[in-house]
Amino acid sequence: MTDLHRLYALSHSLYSGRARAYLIKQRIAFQERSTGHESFKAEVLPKAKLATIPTLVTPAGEVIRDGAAIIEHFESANGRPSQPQGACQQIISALFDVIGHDGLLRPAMHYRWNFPEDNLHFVQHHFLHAQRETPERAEKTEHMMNRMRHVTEVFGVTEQSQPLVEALYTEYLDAFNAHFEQYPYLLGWKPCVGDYGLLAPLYAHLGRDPHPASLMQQRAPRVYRWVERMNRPDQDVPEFFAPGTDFLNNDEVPETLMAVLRAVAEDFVPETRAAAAVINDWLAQQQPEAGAAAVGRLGNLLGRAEFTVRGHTFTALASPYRFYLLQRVHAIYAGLPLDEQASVEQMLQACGMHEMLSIKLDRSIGRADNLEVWQ
Ligand SMILES: N[C@@H](CCC(=O)N[C@@H](CS)C(=O)NCC(=O)O)C(=O)O
Repeated sequence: MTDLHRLYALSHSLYSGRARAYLIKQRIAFQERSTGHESFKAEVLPKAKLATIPTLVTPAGEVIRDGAAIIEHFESANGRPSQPQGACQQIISALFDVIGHDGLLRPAMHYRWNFPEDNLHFVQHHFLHAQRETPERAEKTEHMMNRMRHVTEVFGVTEQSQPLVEALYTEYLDAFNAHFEQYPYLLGWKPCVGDYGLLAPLYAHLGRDPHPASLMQQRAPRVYRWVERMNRPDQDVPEFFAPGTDFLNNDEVPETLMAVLRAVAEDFVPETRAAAAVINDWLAQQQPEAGAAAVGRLGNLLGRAEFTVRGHTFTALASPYRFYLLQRVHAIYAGLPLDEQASVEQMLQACGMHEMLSIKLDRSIGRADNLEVWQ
């Protein structure tokens, strides 16, 4: 038995970056292990249920699969250090967690897989070293890489959509850069749950693979600094000469962050609306039993959502997990007094995200035994 947590993760994995940053910032001692480690299949997977990372093993041997569950495990035990007090800020934090998990997958995949002249050597190195040294290593690496290339299309990146994916991403990047010029984190002077969520796409792919990292360094140095900052235990704000220590006062959501949300809303809102319709149709037809796994990721598609942005129609995987995280936004809203609900509505209206309060699946999703399940 050890007093270290063990984080099964990979440095090039999108969702690993979110849980890793949380452990670093909250100063939780951990050792990171690759999924290629023998113990992952033999000891962890039977309890994790799905072979996804990040997966955490606590010193007591508890296995927690899923980045949101890992963060919730520590947040609930430690007085919620990453949750702001104010209603608007709580909603924004939870909303950025959804955006981080599902809202920037197209640029993340596009900038990793569609610039092989800059990225291939680096990416291949990481995929190879995630595999143990067996005779099938090279073949398995190729298989995994081809699978992810295919996923890029599943998320809606095609030759026709690439220019729009790039235009939308550079607009978010500019808006984020302007925000981080004012503050080091989304809601002021320390990270909220939404910062960790957002780091997922902006670290391993967009902030670390050679092509997009260079784009970020040159076009949005403040965003690049935030990515670095999120991976350090200290506050890391030397460029701010009079830093605060907490979330912003008076439940303030800065105008610079509203501008980011307006940029994100352009594809995030129509995609969420379309995905809900697809999954609700599926639910009506399939009527899954309560307790059945609500898994709609890569291998197991429930359907594809079609939605139009600036005249281009995207076709993209409809994932129930987006709604699992969105339920948290709804739960926060439902628990607010009427006057605070009104403030939240006004704020979301002003940044084009108002519909996120009403887009819902017809069945809710819970978690049991490390799996998201239909309730
Ligand atoms: N909701 C999960 C998603 C985890 C996830 O999909 N991780 C990817 C790596 S970044 C993975 O393990 N994919 C393997 C698969 O889906 O089979 C989380 O937030 O932890």
